[in-house]
Amino acid sequence: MPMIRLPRLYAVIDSSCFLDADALFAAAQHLEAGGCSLVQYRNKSGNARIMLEQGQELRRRLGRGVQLMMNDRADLCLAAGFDGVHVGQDDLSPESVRKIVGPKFWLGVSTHNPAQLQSADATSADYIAVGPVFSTPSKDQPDPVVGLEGVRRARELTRKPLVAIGGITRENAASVIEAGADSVAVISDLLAEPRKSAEEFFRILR
Ligand code: TZP
Ligand code: MG
Repeated sequence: MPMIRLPRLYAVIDSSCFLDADALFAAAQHLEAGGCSLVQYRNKSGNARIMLEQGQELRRRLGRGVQLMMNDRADLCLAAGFDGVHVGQDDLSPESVRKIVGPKFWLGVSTHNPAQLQSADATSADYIAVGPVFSTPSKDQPDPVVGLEGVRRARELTRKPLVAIGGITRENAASVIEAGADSVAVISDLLAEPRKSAEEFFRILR
């Protein structure tokens, strides 16, 4: 399969950051208006029914120009009409997800150290995420921060597109790209004003 091309900003919409579903959908639409073409839906509640309903609504509201990624769940990716799946170290393995979704869907894998990165590099994953780069309020029990040095190291270990995640803001994003990431995945720094913030990320990372 040819390599995918990632936009500089990978917006992650975490359901726990919103008061209700309408606020979540509105944020997604503001992100699209701000130029986001890659959006991940993350919902750690464990309620598959709600994930499916919200995923389907995101798919309905966002144009086909937005690539929608489902966090953790290959089944919900397919059921909601998403474009790809993002899995971590405790989810189905990349190859199991690939068996479920087939060759055309995007598949991303989270890694937190060089050994995990090398394993992910040997799979059919379309991109590899590395992090947390900086400390983050957005993940329960995060792995140790890898810093910019972790991003540089990751860059040396794979030719796959590299996404950096964890504590990335408009202030530090340029340094993360400079360290070798192709894209930055962001939750918190998009929340207050999604459209304006996304536009600023794209301006900074041009
Ligand atoms: N994985 C590693 S850090 C993180 C995830 C899901 C959270 C990133 O959120 P923020 O708010 O951009 O630091
Ligand atoms: Mg996961």
